[in-house]
Amino acid sequence: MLACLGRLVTLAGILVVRDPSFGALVEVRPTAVTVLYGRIVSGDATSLAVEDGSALRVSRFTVPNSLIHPVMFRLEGNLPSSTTSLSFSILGRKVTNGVYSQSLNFYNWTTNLYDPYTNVTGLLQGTYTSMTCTAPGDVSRYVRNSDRKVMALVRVRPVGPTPILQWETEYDRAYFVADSGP
Ligand SMILES: [Ca+2]
Repeated sequence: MLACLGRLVTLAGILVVRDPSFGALVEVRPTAVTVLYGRIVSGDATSLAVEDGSALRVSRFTVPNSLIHPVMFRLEGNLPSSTTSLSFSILGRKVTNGVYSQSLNFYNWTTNLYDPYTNVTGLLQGTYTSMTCTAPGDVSRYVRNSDRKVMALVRVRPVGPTPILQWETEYDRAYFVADSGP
């Protein structure tokens, strides 16, 4: 039996209630990767579409001082509609030995900065582990008006001395999560 009354849907005995003020959640794949510091060893934005072992691998680059992360890249996507929530998740790991700190940030189109208020930081593991950055407050700041573009910045730096000069990290999947609209 399929009955639909407004936002209340009964399908094969499963009740789905949608609050009209929130759309269903959708996953948006990155369409572009831009490396700001570092070098792509293998893979590209399409490697991030699904968790399948096909990965984007990035090597560190020489940077002018220790405040700059030797691996820094941004991922871009375009949302299908306006949204009241926004998060970004990436499944990554360190490839080489050492201790590495990874940070995620959303780009704020109002301030034209990668917003420190969206920052999340943690240590990269040797096995694939997911890290999620959630946009706070009014998320429209993180969505470009003209084309609903969103951008997330991924930064990695070593914690203390690293045993390998050309250290690498890699990423199997990345995605934005937003509302599908009212
Ligand atoms: Ca993949």
